[in-house]
Amino acid sequence: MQQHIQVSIKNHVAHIQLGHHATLNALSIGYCDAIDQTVKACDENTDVKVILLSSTAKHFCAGADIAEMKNMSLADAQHLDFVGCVKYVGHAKKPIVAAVHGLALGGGCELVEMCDIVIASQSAKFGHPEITLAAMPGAGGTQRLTRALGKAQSMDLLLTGRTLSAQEALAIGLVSRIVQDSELISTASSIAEKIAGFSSPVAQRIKASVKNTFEYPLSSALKIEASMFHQCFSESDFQEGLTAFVEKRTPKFTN
Ligand code: CO8
Repeated sequence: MQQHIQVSIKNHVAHIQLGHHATLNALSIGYCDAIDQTVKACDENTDVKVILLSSTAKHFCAGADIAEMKNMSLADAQHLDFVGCVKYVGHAKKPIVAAVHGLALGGGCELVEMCDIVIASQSAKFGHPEITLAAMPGAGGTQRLTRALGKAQSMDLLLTGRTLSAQEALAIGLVSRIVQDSELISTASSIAEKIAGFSSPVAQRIKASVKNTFEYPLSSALKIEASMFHQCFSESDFQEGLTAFVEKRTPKFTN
C-alpha cells in the first residue's frame, strides 16, 4: 500500500500525498497502516517540523473501505480493534495541515478531524454518511467533531449523514480557510512552511496544549499550559526570539 503514498520533504515540511486513485483513497486496513507508518516516520524525523497531508486522487478520501468492511465479522472487528480509519495521525506530536479537495467522507472526514489546520478548496465537501450504511463512526467522529463543533452541528451531521459544502464547513468551524482549487497546495504549503519557520518544540507544545482542551478540565489544562510556557525559559529559541525583537532583526531558531 506504500506505493500509493508519496512523501517529499522541503523547508522542513513533509508533504504526504495520498494517491490510491482506484479506490478514492478508501481506508482499507493495509492503507491505514501505511498512512500511519508514514506519518509516524515524519513525526520522528528531526528534519521535519510540520506535516502537510493532501490527496492526488479525485477526492480527498472516500472513507472506510466498504468492500473490506462488508466481509468482516464482529469477532474480526474486535480482534483487529477495527475503526475504519487511521489511528496514529490523531496522536502525532507535530502540527498537521490538511489540504482538502473533493469529498472527505466518513473515515475520510475523521482523518480531517485528526489534523490541526484544515484548508479546503472550493470543491471540498465533508460528511459523515455512516448512518446511511447502518454504521457509525469508530475513529473519533462522534468525539472530535462534537468537541470541535458542539452538539447541535455534530448531531445534525452525524444523524442525517448530510454533506457540507466548503462554505458550510468554514461557517461551522470544521475548516479554517477556503481557497481556489488551483491554489490549494500552494496555500497549504505556505501555511505549513510558515509554522515550520518557528521553533518546533514550541509549536509542538502549543498543539499539545490546545488538544488538552479535550482531555482535561480547565483548571488542570491551565496548570499544564503554564508549565509548558515555563519550559520556554529554558530554551535558546526563546532567548533568540526576544533578543531578535529587541535588536530589530529576524530570529534564527535552532529548535
Ligand atoms: N470503499 C471502497 N471502495 C470505494 C469507496 C469506499 N468507501 N468509495 C469509492 N470506492 C470505489 C468504488 O467502488 C469505485 O470502484 P470501482 O471503480 O472498482 O467500481 C471507485 O472507488 C470509484 O468510485 P465511484 O465510481 O463511486 O466514484 P464517484 O466519483 O462516482 O463517487 C463517491 C464518489 C461519492 C465518494 C462514492 O464512491 C461513494 O459514495 N463512496 C462511498 C462513500 C462512503 O459512504 N464513505 C463512508 C464509508 S463508512 C466510513 O468511512 C466509516 C465507517 C466506520 C466503521 C467503524 C466500525 C467500527
